[in-house]
Amino acid sequence: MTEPRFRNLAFSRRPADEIVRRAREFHGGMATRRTTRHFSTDPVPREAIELAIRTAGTAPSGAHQQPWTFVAVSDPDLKQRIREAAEREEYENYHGRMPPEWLEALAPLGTDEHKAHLTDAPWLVVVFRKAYGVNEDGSKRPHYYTQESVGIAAGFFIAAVHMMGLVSLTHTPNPMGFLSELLERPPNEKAYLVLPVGFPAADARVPDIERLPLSAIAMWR
Ligand code: IYR
Repeated sequence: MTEPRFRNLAFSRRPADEIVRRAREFHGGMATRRTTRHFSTDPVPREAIELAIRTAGTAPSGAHQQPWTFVAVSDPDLKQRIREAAEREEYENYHGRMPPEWLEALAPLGTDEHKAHLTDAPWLVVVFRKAYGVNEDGSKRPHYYTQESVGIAAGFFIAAVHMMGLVSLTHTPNPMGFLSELLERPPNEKAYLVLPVGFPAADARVPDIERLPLSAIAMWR
């Protein structure tokens, strides 16, 4: 067994009023986050995407296995091929694979099989989940809580993108096997989410929906 190794936590304790002030500020920033399907084609510096990925990489993960790969796509031809394949899958989703209740649940969001954001956004960040690890000799090694770990990392990414002043869209063109092929990922990596990132279009719209209040999502005992 490997012995645990520790080092001191770098932490500066803040007074309670400062904690609440910072919490209010961060919430105020995050409360304006919206998912939009309408992206501008304006470019975004690669460094912004690098920093969002580095932020995602700070997420906690099962056994610290960091079971994620972020593929950042800016090449127009590749984005076009991803869009075509995603739209093929989504056509099937919206025309038979999704049961009526699902289509009804999506109706207020106005989604459909047309995915212009996949070519409009300057960046597509495709998140892959490493379902298992691969040893030097090619044998497999189990990974733990990969769904939770990658979900948390994706959340960090989305928060980072918002707080830097850009928008993202959580897109799930299931089944996503085509992404492994187009992006040449190995069999242990499963596509998890596609995140177009960029500026919103000048006339970007969002569904007219509200978030649940604290009283509906929190309980105190
Ligand atoms: N994957 C499809 C359908 C879809 C499903 C849910 I749940 C959404 O919240 C939104 C869309 C798509 O990306 O359009």
